[in-house]
Amino acid sequence: MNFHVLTLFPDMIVNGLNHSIIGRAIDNKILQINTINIRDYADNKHMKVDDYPYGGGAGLVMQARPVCAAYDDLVSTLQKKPRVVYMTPVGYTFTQEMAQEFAKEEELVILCGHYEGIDERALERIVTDYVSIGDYVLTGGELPAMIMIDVIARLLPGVLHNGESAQTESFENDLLEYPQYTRPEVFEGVSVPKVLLSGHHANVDEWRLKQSIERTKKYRPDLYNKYMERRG
Ligand code: 6GU
Repeated sequence: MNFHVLTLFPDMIVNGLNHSIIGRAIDNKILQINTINIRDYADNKHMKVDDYPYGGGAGLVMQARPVCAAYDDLVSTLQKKPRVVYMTPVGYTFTQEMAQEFAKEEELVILCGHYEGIDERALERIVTDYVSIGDYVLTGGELPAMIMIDVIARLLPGVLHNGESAQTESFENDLLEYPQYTRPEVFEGVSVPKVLLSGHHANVDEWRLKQSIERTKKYRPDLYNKYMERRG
């Protein structure tokens, strides 16, 4: 899968995703992260791509022209019109389900705004999906883009290796993960729960499910209610 990120800060994206599991997947050519610097499409010698908002107000707005020029240049290299996701608090909240949909695309364009956002006319022309990562304020769309890429990438075949695939079900069954332990058996006087050392798989499963349900009830009553409804 190819991610094409339109941004003013390409280094942030490249450096942020070039590690651990996603870095390995890039090395293995399972996915590719292509960044396009919107500033390269500025048409003035100061390479300025933003200006004051019409109607007044704080901050600067990214201009439509360089954003559209960067997009047009990218699309001219692709076979068909791609989905274009704009990272914005004014969007549908990103979910695991959305990630599964995006993971079906061969090419995915992600547009990152900065400052007070992007001229609406550019968005109307190129954006197919408006996606927020949650109810808080960020300075730009780069971190959200990285989060979205990470979530989508780990769904692609071959990205997770055997030992890493276990967590896949979290959120798919509306329950949060159970607690994990590794060696030593006693750390600062605190023992690993006995059941995990018993070798009795049915009891281990039962304990883990109970832990998952308790944690979901405590931290995510919304998910807990969904889980209880589904179980009937
Ligand atoms: Cl996706 N982008 C920006 N810039 N701010 C956000 C966001 C996205 N989601 C929450 N806040």
